[in-house]
Amino acid sequence: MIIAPEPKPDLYLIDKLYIYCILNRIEPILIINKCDICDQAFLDDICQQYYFLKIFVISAKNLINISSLKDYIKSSICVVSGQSAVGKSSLINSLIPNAVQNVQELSHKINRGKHTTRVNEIFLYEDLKIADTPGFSSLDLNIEYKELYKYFPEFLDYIDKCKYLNCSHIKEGNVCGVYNAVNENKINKSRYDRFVYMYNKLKEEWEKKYD
Ligand SMILES: Nc1nc2c(ncn2[C@@H]2O[C@H](COP(=O)(O)OP(=O)(O)OP(=O)(O)O)[C@@H](O)[C@H]2O)c(=O)[nH]1
Ligand SMILES: [Mg+2]
Ligand SMILES: [Zn+2]
Repeated sequence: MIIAPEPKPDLYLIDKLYIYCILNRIEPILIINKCDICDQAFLDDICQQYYFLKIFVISAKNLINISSLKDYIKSSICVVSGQSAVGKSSLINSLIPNAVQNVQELSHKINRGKHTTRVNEIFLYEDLKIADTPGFSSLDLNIEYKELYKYFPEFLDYIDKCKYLNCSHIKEGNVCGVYNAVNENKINKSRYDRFVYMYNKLKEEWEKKYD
């Protein structure tokens, strides 16, 4: 999963991609690209929100930290995913000589309103197997809303403090361990807000299907 300071990260997409990985037994790793234009506050915030993930801070364009990433992913089959223009193709180019994936300026993309990469393509080089994908912005998850909290690993330390066994961690207020942990800054508030948003979305879909 790749993000960058530009385009503005869609962390809701990252949250969903993370769940998608867990559901499909894929090891998720987070790559923060364009570290040449990242400020420390941005990095600190992302690292705090995703402390439970393996994170690489790189620059595909300036070849910063590419070799440590390469070491980590060698011998596995990898797929890069993320919004358009975060630098997925640039990353492939930095890892694999002769890959020559098309890369395009963000401003051009906006003007044209389409993705530069149009196909999924896998590159094999030495012990690397890595697939480029077109950037995307939507992803549907097939999970029950009541199970959603299980995919927020930072909640798991607090759910035994919930008063009710069937706590939704949404509206129980101060008898919910998760809610209290958010108020005590032990759980990141942005992550919690996206949990609530995702929960309501899933619940709405579930009700449409089964009610
Ligand atoms: N400053 C900076 N810019 C970068 C870096 N990596 C990539 N870029 C720029 O980001 C823009 C988009 O890069 P791409 O590699 O085409 O992005 P993509 O994720 O493949 O985009 P799609 O194919 O549309 O999904 C290009 O202008 C790149 O030059 C980096 O490390 N630093
Ligand atoms: Mg691309
Ligand atoms: Zn709760």
